[in-house]
Amino acid sequence: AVYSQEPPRHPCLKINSKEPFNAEPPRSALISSYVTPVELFYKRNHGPIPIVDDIERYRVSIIGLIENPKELSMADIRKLPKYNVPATLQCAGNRRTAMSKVKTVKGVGWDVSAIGNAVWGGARLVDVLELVGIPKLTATTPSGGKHVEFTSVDKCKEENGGPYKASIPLKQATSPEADVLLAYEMNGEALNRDHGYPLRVIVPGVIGARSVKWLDSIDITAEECQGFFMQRDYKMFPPSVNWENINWASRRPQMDFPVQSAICSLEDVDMVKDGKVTVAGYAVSGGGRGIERVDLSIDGGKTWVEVARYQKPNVPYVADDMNSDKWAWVFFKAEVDIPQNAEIVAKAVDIAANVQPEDVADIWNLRGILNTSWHRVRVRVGY
Ligand code: MTE
Ligand code: MO
Repeated sequence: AVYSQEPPRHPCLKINSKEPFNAEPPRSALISSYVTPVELFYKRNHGPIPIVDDIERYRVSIIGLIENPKELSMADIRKLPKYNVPATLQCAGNRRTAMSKVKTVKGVGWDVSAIGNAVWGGARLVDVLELVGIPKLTATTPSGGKHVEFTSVDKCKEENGGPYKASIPLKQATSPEADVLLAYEMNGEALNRDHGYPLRVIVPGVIGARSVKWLDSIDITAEECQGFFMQRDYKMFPPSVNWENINWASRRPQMDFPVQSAICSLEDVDMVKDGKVTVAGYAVSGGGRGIERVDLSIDGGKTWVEVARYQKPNVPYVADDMNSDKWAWVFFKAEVDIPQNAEIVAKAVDIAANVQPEDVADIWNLRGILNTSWHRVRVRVGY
């Protein structure tokens, strides 16, 4: 059977689907470490985990609208300067379970932990593309509206047994500031099979779906990728769209993720002995927009206080000259005192002053993506 050679996984992961394997850590484990340990990092797959066993013969082919197509070995990729980029990866389906309570949605259910923060090590895509004669983006480079398509070696039923694929605009792929990586390390260790061994794409600030694992080829194309996960999935629709009136072509593939936060020190509903409660969690925004503020309410959103937040000042594996907080989440933490049963709410604001929407019903969509509504947990005092 195709699923007979899956890698071992940590027993604490909550399995949302076994085949393909989709799992997330418990809330408390997610915030136990600023850099998410590999074994606790959520795993999101659309097929069996492929096995790339002959690393000597492994090649990434670069094809398409270029003069000289090339095949790169891992040795070729390792010869390029190595970058370590701390970046939070988040699945567009994070917090889907809560959205499905408004009205049924299609997709794997997730609590608040389809997200993780890792230090990704590898070659920059800009440097790889230079090897095939594509220059880095400058003020005068014509971008020409082209795209860079990434194809995997895995097989998924949505592609009728074909590989997973996605694309990003050439402009982003050739921009040194975008920090797009071909990563072969995660938290200083070789990438493991679940997360894309031997090589995966990391597109910081963008929904996880574009960070293609188990990379097979890079195609320079005139058009955006026409694959299932670009054109028939991971698009944001308004609440009025249903499976009868959906027009996939009317929307663009989702790229940047919106501002998000979640309380992870409490389950919903949680019981506490007395009114002293630790409220801790994460906040992050897409597109390299940092977090400006996290607001906390203990009365269901009537009144708010700003809560202390932090980013570990010395993330391991990061060179001093790197902007360590651009793509990575912040943690927040507060000790609150609640007199009786309460609804505790968190909402974050990013540096562009984007705020999380109040009500999940207002952003309900049939695929259940991008649930970034205020995160609420109910607490019962005195049991
Ligand atoms: N790449 C391949 N080849 N196959 C996949 O199923 N899933 C995508 C993306 N890249 C996927 C993939 C999705 S939807 C997400 S959210 C991330 O990988 C998850 O990455 P992770 O499993 O390393 O957390
Ligand atoms: Mo995802």
